[in-house]
Amino acid sequence: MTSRYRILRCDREDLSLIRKQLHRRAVPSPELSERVRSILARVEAKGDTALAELTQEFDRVALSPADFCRKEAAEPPAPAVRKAIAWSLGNVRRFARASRPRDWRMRNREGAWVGERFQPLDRVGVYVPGGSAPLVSSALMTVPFAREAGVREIVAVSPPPIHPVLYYALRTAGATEVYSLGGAQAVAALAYGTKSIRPVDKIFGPGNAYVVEAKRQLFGMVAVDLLPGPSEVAVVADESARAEFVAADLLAQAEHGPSSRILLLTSSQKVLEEVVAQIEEQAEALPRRSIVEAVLRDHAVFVLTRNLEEALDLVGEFAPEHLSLAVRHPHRAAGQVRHCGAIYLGVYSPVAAGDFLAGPSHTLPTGGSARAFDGLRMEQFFQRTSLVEYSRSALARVEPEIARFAEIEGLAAHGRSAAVRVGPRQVAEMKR
Ligand code: HSO
Ligand code: ZN
Repeated sequence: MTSRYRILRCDREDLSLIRKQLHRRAVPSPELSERVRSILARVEAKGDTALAELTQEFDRVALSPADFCRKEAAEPPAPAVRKAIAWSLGNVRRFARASRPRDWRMRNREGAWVGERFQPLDRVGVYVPGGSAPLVSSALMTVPFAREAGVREIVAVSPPPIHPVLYYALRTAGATEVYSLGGAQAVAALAYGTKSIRPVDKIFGPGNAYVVEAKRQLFGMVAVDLLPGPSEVAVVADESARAEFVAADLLAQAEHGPSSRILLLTSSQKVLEEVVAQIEEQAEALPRRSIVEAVLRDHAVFVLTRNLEEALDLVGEFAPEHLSLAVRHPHRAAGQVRHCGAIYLGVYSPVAAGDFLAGPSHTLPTGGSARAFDGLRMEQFFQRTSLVEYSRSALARVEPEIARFAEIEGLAAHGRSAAVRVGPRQVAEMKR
């Protein structure tokens, strides 16, 4: 089969070379890092004045600091739009509640109680990307988690002008403050605080390369959720796959932007050919055809594997943001896959359902970071505290071991703090 696409064949090519080609790592360019550094420094030094200047510079919108904060009631959109938002919100809220971390405790070896307690964060910032077509679902895939976690102050920022439907979604989802601010400057404002916006404890949400780099640079000063990059999807298909559906899923993530990545792994030459044909056919009719074509040219990989196991093994190494399993036994296949952000099982699970409304957050690790990072989840809106509670008898049981560690580490006061409670003198007193 000749094709203008990048097709790798596991039966002909060196597998280690194929693995190498699938490997990718998101490294910010030094120029971008520098630009972001200077934006952060400007906001830190000049606060609201810098925010107004940068908003003019990047968003071409003249806003005075008094206009950053949007206080008016949200105009309700058309009933069908409201219904879609409410549907998504209902699913996400339920998922958030079900995945809420629970306090727990157990007895350790010497009978002391040990456990964990989760407290909602006090004040969080949520970045929502802007643009002509606002990613309304981005608001719905972050804010409700904060709300259900019990976070009291949920500060949303999005570049001006904030689309009315997005503003409605933010308010309905539970944002308590909304600011018309975007880019690295918005992230800086959330981290440092300015006169018009108080700093937050943690920053959530996806954004463009500037936003993500800003979060990276500010990590430590504030907490951040993760650093999501351009969307990507991998599909593993066996001979039972419907090429039309597979192609549709690949194109859906491709339309996000020219840096999106798509990957198909299949052991069936026939499916591969059919999917490629379907992609060509379906891409024709897409409004974002030029974006899709850029992705097909630069970031699309098709891998013909020798069997399904090989496909599942390779895809775990690629660690995609989304994995669609278009195979006869998706559950069995899912059990064989190592790392990825989200798995879509079976024929009737388009990735778009998860993008818009299924329940789990669509903010997911990209660029191979799914090997070690998680997507946005409920636990990230909590601060976890460990708990330790000894009784006198439990402490007495391990006092000699504590004394031993104190001796090894040369920290006599540590040892004394246990001995003073149950050490020989105390024990003698107890006996009296
Ligand atoms: N696929 C994106 C999320 C999204 N899709 C928002 C549509 N709207 C995450 O990779
Ligand atoms: Zn999407």
